[in-house]
Amino acid sequence: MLKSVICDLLGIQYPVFQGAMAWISDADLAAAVSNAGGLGIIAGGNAPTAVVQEQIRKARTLTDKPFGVNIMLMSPYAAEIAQMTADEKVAVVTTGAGNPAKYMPAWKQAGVTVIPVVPSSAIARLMERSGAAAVVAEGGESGGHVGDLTTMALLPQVCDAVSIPVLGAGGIADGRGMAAAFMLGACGVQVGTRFLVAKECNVHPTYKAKILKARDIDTMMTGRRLGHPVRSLKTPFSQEFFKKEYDSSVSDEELEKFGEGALRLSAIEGDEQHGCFLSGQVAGMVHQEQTAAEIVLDIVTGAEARLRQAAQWID
Ligand code: TUI
Repeated sequence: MLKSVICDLLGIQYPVFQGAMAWISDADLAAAVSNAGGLGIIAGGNAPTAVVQEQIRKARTLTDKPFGVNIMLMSPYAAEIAQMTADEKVAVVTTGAGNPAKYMPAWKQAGVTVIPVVPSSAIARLMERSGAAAVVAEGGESGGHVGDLTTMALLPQVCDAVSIPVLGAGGIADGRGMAAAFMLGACGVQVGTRFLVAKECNVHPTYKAKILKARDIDTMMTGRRLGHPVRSLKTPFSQEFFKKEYDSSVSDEELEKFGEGALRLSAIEGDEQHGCFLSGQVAGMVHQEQTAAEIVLDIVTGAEARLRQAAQWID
C-alpha cells in the first residue's frame, strides 16, 4: 500500500487530505474521510468560533481517527479559532490565505501539528522557520483563493526550498494526479473538488450537479483586483463579478459588497444565479457521487498502479 512519512507523522493510513471548503467541509465529511484512512478537515471559513468548536466536538463522536481543522486567516474570527483549536488540542491545524506565524507558539504548546497551505517557496520557507510540521503547496488549478503558480511549477520548487514534508494540491482528483505529485517530490496530496460530490458531503444538491456537469474549461478566476483571486465555476454571478472588476466606475467597496454572502448562497441555498460555486479545474474529471471511502481508495489504488507502471518507461 502507498505510504509516506506523512502517514507516520499524523497516524493516518493514506497520505490523502480532504481540502477544507468554507460552508461545506463539516464534521460529517471530515469524519468520513478520516474513517476512510485519509485526513478529513473541517473548514473554519468565516464561521464564528462556537460553530467551528461544535463541529470539532461532533467529529469526535463520529470518528476516533485524527482529523484537522482549517483556519482561513482572513476570517474575523481567525485569532479566536486559533486559540480554540489549541484549547481543544485538535490533532492537525491547516491554514490558508495568510501567515499563521503568530499563532504557532500556542499550537506548539498544545501539541497541535500545524500544516500551512502555501502558494510560493518563499512562504513555505517562512512557515518552516516558524515551526510548521509540513506544508501543502497549492497550485492555481485549485478552487477558491489561489496563488499565481501552477502545481506543476510550484510543487518541485517548494520541495527544493524546505526540508519538512510537502503535500501537493491543486489539479489533483485521481490516482494519476497523486502519482504525478509524488513524482514531483510530494509525500501526500490534498484533494478538494472531488470530495464535493462525496455522499457524506452536505453541500446543496445543485452544487453537486454543477460539479458533475462541469467541463475542463468551466472555471474562471475573479477577484484579482481585490488582491485575492478566487477560482469558481463560470456562472451568472462570476461573470457579473468579472465585468464589475474591469469597470473603473465600480469601487473596490462596491465590488466587495457584491461578493458578500455568495459562498453561503451556493453551498447552502444552491442559488444558481447569485451563488459563487468555488471549484478546481479538475471538476471536468469528477463524474459520479461516491462515498468518501470509495474516493480515497480510488485515488490511492490508482496512484499505486501508476507508480508501479512507471518503471515500464525504462528498459
Ligand atoms: O485559502 C485557500 N483557499 C481558500 S480561502 C477561501 S475563503 C475566501 N473567500 C473569499 C476571498 C478570499 C478567501 C476560499 N478558498 N487556499 C490556501 C491558500 N493560501 N491559497 C493562497 C494562500 C496564501 C496566500 C498568502 C497563503 C499564505 C499567504 O501568505 C501571505 C502573507 O500574508 O504572508
